Amino acid sequence: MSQNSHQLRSIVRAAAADAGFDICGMVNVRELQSRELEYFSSWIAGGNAGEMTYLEARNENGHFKRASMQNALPWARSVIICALNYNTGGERSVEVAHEKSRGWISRYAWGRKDYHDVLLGKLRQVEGVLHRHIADEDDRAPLQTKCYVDTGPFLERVYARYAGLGWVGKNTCLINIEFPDGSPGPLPADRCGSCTRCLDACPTQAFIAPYQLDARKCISYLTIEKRGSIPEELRPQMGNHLFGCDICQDVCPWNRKAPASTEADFQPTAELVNPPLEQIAELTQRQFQEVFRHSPVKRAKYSGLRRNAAVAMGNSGDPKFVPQLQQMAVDEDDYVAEHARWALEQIAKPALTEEVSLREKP
Ligand code: B12
Ligand code: SF4
Ligand code: SF4
Repeated sequence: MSQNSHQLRSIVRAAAADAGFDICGMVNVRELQSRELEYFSSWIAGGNAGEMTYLEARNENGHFKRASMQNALPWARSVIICALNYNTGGERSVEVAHEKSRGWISRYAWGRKDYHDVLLGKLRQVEGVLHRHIADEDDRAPLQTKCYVDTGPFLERVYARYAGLGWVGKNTCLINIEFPDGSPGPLPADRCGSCTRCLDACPTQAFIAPYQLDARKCISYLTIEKRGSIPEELRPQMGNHLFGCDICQDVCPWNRKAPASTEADFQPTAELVNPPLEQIAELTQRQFQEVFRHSPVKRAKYSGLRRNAAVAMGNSGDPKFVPQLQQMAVDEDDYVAEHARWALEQIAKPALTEEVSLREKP
């Protein structure tokens, strides 16, 4: 590594730390390893992306943008990956799953601000430092940069791994741990070993195999990305999930060791942690906009969140939701209405079974 590039790396790392990032890695643009390249194409071809058609975006030559940096950003030479811990302590989804009349909103959405905005602000800070440094040091070539928080045609976890920040676990998430010498080495080893906790705990059995997810079955997809009707066979397994799912991360022994973040914008808003289902179901459109204006929850949309609340109410089996569900069953939103009718059937089911068994008694 040249003196210059070494110095630049130190400047970027320091800028990332100043901006509040927990970890930062850098790597030159490279082609995907064949395992990842082949997997991506077959994953798309297998329909695993469901309605997330943006994952299939192609460039003007018809190539998947995500399959290569060359296809998406031909001018890019290096990638800087910055990451921020959003664990804030507090209960885990698997610990409160018995509270069926309350809904689960994923931990990453508990804060007062949308993580996209929080991270983008910090990335812009790092970008600013880089531009100032390059302008001072080198007036030959203008520096071109682009910041993405989820939003680019770019496999973030793959590059995070290439940048040495961690390994991709069997739950398909990038796992970062403290490295003994304080600096991540190249391509950290897979430390999942014989563990299969994430695969075993997934309520919808969304994993095709270790490291492979059928997104169409993932509760995160169903509650956030999927519009319209949720496949009926998956609804009973969605439990009390309103937005996202943390189960395959919550059961991970490595994840359990994560420290709590001190990031002010990520500190939990009490109303978003395990809220009563009736409160979510009765939100008006205006209240939804007010409560979730600065939250990633807005991605589920008003219709989607109430649809999810109806499913969770049905899964609770609790008759106290019947009056509210009866109202929702004639909602002007056809999808809310259809899921509410399904929920009413679920609540009626145990009662029917009980009735039958009572009648059968001599
Ligand atoms: C689409 C998407 C989803 C989809 C699909 C998820 C998926 N696993 O593909 C859905 C909606 C289901 C989803 C859910 C979640 N997501 Co999401 N999601 C994305 C997004 C926008 C694109 C991911 C993508 O391209 N998927 C396509 C598949 C093919 O790519 P991949 O999973 O990255 O897989 C590559 C490597 O893992 C690699 N690979 C590496 N090793 C190995 C080993 C083997 C044997 C094989 C076969 C492959 C393989 O192969 C693949 C490339 O071909 C990214 C942001 C981004 N731009 O990258 C966030 C992102 C991946 N999501 C994120 C998060 C936090 C989540 C949730 C935890 C949110 C929640 N609590 O509900 C869940 C976790 C569910 C899960 N187990 O993955 C984070 C992940 C952070 C991390 N530490 O990994 C990201 C990076 C967003 C961010 N910037 O914070 N997500
Ligand atoms: S996020 Fe939930 S539904 Fe999705 S793979 Fe993980 S455990 Fe399964
Ligand atoms: S629970 Fe964690 S350590 Fe275990 S297999 Fe899944 S990702 Fe790997």
